[in-house]
Amino acid sequence: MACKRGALIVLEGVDKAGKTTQCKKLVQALELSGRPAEMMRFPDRTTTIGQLISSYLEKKSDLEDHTVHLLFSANRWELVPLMKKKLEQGTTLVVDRYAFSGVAFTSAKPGFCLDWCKSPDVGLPKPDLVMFLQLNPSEAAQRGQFGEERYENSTFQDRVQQRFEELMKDTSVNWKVIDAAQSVEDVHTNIQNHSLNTIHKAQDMPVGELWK
Ligand code: FDM
Ligand code: MG
Repeated sequence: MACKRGALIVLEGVDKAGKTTQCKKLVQALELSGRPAEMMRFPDRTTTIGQLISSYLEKKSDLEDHTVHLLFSANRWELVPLMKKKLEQGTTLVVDRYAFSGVAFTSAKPGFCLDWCKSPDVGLPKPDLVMFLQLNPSEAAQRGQFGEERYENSTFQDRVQQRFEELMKDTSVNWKVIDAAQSVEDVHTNIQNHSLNTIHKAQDMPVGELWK
């Protein structure tokens, strides 16, 4: 390898856990310490597929449940060439949601099993680290009301949380559970420590394939 590759770092968690805030702070901190880093988020609402997803989430359109699941997955796959390029160039990617949200949200719907939900994402670039921002529902509720988008209600979010717990039993994925009830700064320090450790370890290893 001409240069050391970047790490693929994912933040997951239920609504209001602080994923977006923490992704931004992590990218900033890495950049400040001279480590190239960029943030990505899924769904990426800027692509053609992303616009279909966005309109579905905003309840401006309805899509059949399997169909929308596959669109979320396609939205990841369409960005894989770019992700691989960035990683090879030595840029660490900090990603706000990934295939784990995909599986947790769809499998929280009636009639969907974990295995079916995972299959379209099998073989995606495997994150070197997945941090799950853990926040119990009552603490999440104190952080304010849900918005108007699809899935933003506590019954559904409870089911999503259960599905994440199922996914976290998979030891082939490098999960770290982060207590998101701490202060923003304490959560950040925690996340930064795990990330630096991961960036160091990942640089000499090829990017893996998820769920393979
Ligand atoms: N979501 C997100 C899914 O249902 N499947 C996916 O694959 C992904 C990445 O979309 F409710 C859901 C999770 C959340 C919504 O919200 C996206 P944000 O606020 O843009 O992260
Ligand atoms: Mg949201």
